[in-house]
Formats: sequence, C-alpha cells, structure tokens
Amino acid sequence: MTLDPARPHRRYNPLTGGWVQVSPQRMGRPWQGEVSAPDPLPPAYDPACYLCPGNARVGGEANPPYEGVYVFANDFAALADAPGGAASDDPLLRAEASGGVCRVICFSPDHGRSLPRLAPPQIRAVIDTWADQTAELGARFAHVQVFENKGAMMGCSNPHPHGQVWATAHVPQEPAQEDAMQRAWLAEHGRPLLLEVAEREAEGERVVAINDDWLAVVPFWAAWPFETLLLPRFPVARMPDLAPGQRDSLAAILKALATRYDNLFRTSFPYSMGWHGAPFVEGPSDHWQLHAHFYPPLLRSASVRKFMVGYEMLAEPQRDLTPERAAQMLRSADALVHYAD
Ligand code: H2U
Ligand code: ZN
Repeated sequence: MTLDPARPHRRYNPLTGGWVQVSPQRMGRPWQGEVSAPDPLPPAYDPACYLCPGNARVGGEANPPYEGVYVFANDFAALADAPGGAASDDPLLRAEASGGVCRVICFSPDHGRSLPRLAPPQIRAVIDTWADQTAELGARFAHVQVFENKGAMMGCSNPHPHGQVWATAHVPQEPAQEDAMQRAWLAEHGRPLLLEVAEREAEGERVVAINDDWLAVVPFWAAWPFETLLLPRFPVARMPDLAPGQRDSLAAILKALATRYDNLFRTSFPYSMGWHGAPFVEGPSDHWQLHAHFYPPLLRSASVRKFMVGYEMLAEPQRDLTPERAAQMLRSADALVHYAD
C-alpha cells in the first residue's frame, strides 16, 4: 500500500460500501487526553431508578428482586407484535407494515456497575442472555438486534447497566447492507469478509484487545474517533452458535475492551454498541460473520465529543485522529484495573 497516512485520504468501508475522509494533518498539535478527575460512579442502588430490583417501572409494574440478568418487555415498545399500519406501494410515498418485539435487558442488579466492572461470570451471563434472546426471537423474526445505549451523551435514559433487544419481521437497513456486502465479498474472493479482516488485523497496529478466539480493532475505515469492531477469529454466523468456551473468551475480551474505554478518559465511556449476525431467513449464511460494533462519541476527554455534523451530514464522515493512533491510545489504557477499583 502506498498510502501516506499523514496526508489527507479517504478510506473505504467494505461492510457498508461507504467512505470516510481522514485528515490527519489537522492533528498537528501533540495529542494529550485531558486528564480530568474521574467521574463519580452511581450508587449500587438508586430508589428512583426504574430498573433497580424491587422498584416500580413507569408503567406501574414492579421489577422482581432479581439477582442476575433480568429481561422484561419494553413498556414503551417501538414495535408492535401484531403489525399494523397501512402499506403503500405508491412510488413516492412508499411504506410497509413493520412488526416486532422490544425488550429491555438489565445486565446486573447493581445500579453502579457497568460491563467493565462486572465479574467475568456475570458478563458471561449477559452473553448467554443475548444468545438466548436471539435464538428465541430468531425463531419468529428475521432480524434480532441486540444493542446497548450507554451514557447520557448517547441519549441513554438511565445509568443502570442495561441494553435492549428489538426483533423485527424485516431485516433493517444496516444489517441488510452488511448482508449484501458480505455476500458479494464471498462470491468475489471465496472467503468471508470479516474472517479475512480478523486474520489481517490480528498482528497489526489497529488491535485494541485480542485473545485466542476474539479480536477488537479500530477498523481501518472507522468513522467515530474510538470506534471498534469486535470480531470472532473463527467462523460463526450468529450468537446462539457460540460454544461455551467461546462465550467465556468473549466475556474476557468484552471486559478488557470496556475497561480500556473507561480508563482512556477516566469516565464511564459512553457508546452505542450492538451485535450483527446472519438474519434468520432461508438460504445459506456462510458469507456472514457475527460481530459487534462499538460507536463511542468521545474525542478528546470525558466531555469533548465528536460531532457528526456539517460535512459529515452533507458529504461523508470525516476524522482527524487516525484509526492507528486511536488504537494506540486505547492500547495504552489499562485493560486489567478499572480506574474506579
Ligand atoms: P435506553 O437504553 O435508551 O435508556 O432506553 C431504556 C428503555 O427502557 C427505553 O426503551 C424503557 C424505555 O422505553 N423503559 C421501560 O420499558 N420501562 C420503564 O419504566 C422506563 C423505561
Ligand atoms: Zn438502578
């Protein structure tokens, strides 16, 4: 590759077909993550939290005194199990009915402990829940989206560690795009795209965390400053297909990655993360590799965020910090000891 990474260039995202503008010359000044006082963490129990064990939710129903992972039907579901809504094939005003299910997944009864501060067996229990939800809903729906919105900066309503699962009868836009791109890659190159990415990246400068089964990298084409892609180093299309040992090693790398994120700016690192796996539809899924995306908004400190505005909204995403430099900064943050412990 004859790319000079110090000069402006564009990088291609083979998963979406999109491009990102990289402008590293704008990073001329030395990069110093502002060292701020560590953010205070929430208490273990908050009587006003609608996710804590025993507390009432907004709809009036009370949570049981749960001790592990707890799943409930979202009281304000965005999708209805019995799809309504009129379809329209008017070419200008096209619409279709969409049905589905929305659930909330509390990771732990402890209001103050987010993923990196859970013990590996507790993270493993979250992974098992993700897999079980995916299997159960995948029997009825084409796509199961597991995700976590974390932090007020991402519009998350509550610090209690939790994620969501939405299942839909249709395959939504992002996974549909990835489906088409991975299918075309396999047809052209004879190997699954993300297996090739995992192999190419394993020894490289964009690694953030790695173990025998998993790899977390800042992808070559990352748009968000500290975006990462979590990839299996073995073929697997969907979360329920993970073997017990692969779930344990996933718990380990999730803990390492999330600890590095939190330690980077000594804050509970905000992000949206979620899993993409093969849709539950007829036909082969050998082009698919299960993976997770982490999209954190922070740029320079616990309070300075990257805005995707202006050029990003009207032309294409742009970044100053190179993915290689972002990976190096994340690697230099401690993966073992969380700043709060
Ligand atoms: P966030 O993860 O984006 O904060 O969303 C939390 C979800 O919890 C949100 O979808 C649901 C909201 O509808 N919720 C309930 O189901 N019951 C409640 O009592 C409050 C919040
Ligand atoms: Zn709580």
